[in-house]
Amino acid sequence: MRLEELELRRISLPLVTPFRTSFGTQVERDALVVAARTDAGVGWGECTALTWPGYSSEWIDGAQEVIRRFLVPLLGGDDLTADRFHRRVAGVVGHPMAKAALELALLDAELRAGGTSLRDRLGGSRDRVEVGVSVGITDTLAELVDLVAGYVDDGYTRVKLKIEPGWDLEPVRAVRERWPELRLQVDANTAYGPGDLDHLAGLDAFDLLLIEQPFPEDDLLTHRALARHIATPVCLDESITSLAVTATAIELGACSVVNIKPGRIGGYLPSAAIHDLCRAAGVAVWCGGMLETGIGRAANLALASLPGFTLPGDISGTARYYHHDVTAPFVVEGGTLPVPTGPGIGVDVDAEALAAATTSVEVLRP
Ligand code: SMG
Ligand code: MG
Repeated sequence: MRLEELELRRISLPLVTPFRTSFGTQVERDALVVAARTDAGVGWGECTALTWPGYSSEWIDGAQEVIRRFLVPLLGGDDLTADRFHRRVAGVVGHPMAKAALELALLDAELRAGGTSLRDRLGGSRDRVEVGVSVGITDTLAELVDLVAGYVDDGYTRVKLKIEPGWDLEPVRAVRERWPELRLQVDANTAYGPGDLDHLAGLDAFDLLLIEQPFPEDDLLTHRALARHIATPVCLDESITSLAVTATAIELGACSVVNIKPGRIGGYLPSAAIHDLCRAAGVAVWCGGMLETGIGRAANLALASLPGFTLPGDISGTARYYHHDVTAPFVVEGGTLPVPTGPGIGVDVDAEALAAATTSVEVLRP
């Protein structure tokens, strides 16, 4: 396959509900949508970086610059494939979200040309997957309970609450008291430290599925200390940046659950490899989310259909995120979403919606 042009399109989609985490608040998604125009046809991808480096070290303007200056120049020639892409860009250290966006666009182009779905390419088999919803920090407990009530009415059976120091035991208690049976988990996005083990043990009272990434990305030992200290399973998100780190975390006992996010890992093919490693080790995985548009969520659904994804993903229905997405909406039924099975990512991009949301377009050639 030959990459002829790469279109980098920035779009702005207002969020239906502002999303507050321990590292900041988002009211809109400033997304980077990538179209790879190849001799085999067009493929679509999306960069999951946020507008500021608060989740991880990447941010969207930086990712676009890395794509422009360092990645696209490596993609010339007739023999490009999604597999070879990873070898071509191996000399660029880090920047997994920039790389994952291009990998997805190349995968989509090559799979569409071959008539194969991303689901089948990755080794998935399910037609529907269980999904959950991630609920941000609110000003009051009453607001939180109202927000969760709306999602429960929408059919979600798994809810994740964002926590931070000062917003943890009480919000979890309020939601647990109202919904004793709801599958509930929490995500701290690195907001705690080694002095918080006893405090976090207070979460054991609420029968949580897991606690996600309470400590900084590089602090596997404190995650291990917590895993030994509490009954609630410890899950890593930000820490899981590669296959090697995943193996280290499992070997150390730093987690018993892994959140797989293709953007954070550098693509869907390396994500499938982490899935295989975790499955062989008996470690449950689930698919994380980065407020993706329908492009990224279609691909995440394909990934989440692999057999080791035994916990519901942060892949909610379109109505939880956007009034007008750039693909046809995904609608949650019975707490599940359908896995696209058409060629490539299996969804079409709505050119009109894309144009309406566009804030800039840049076209690059290798
Ligand atoms: O896409 O539904 C979604 C958001 C899921 O909570 C979510 N993602 O740390 O897991 C996480 C956060 C990171 C993104 S916050 C903007
Ligand atoms: Mg997380």
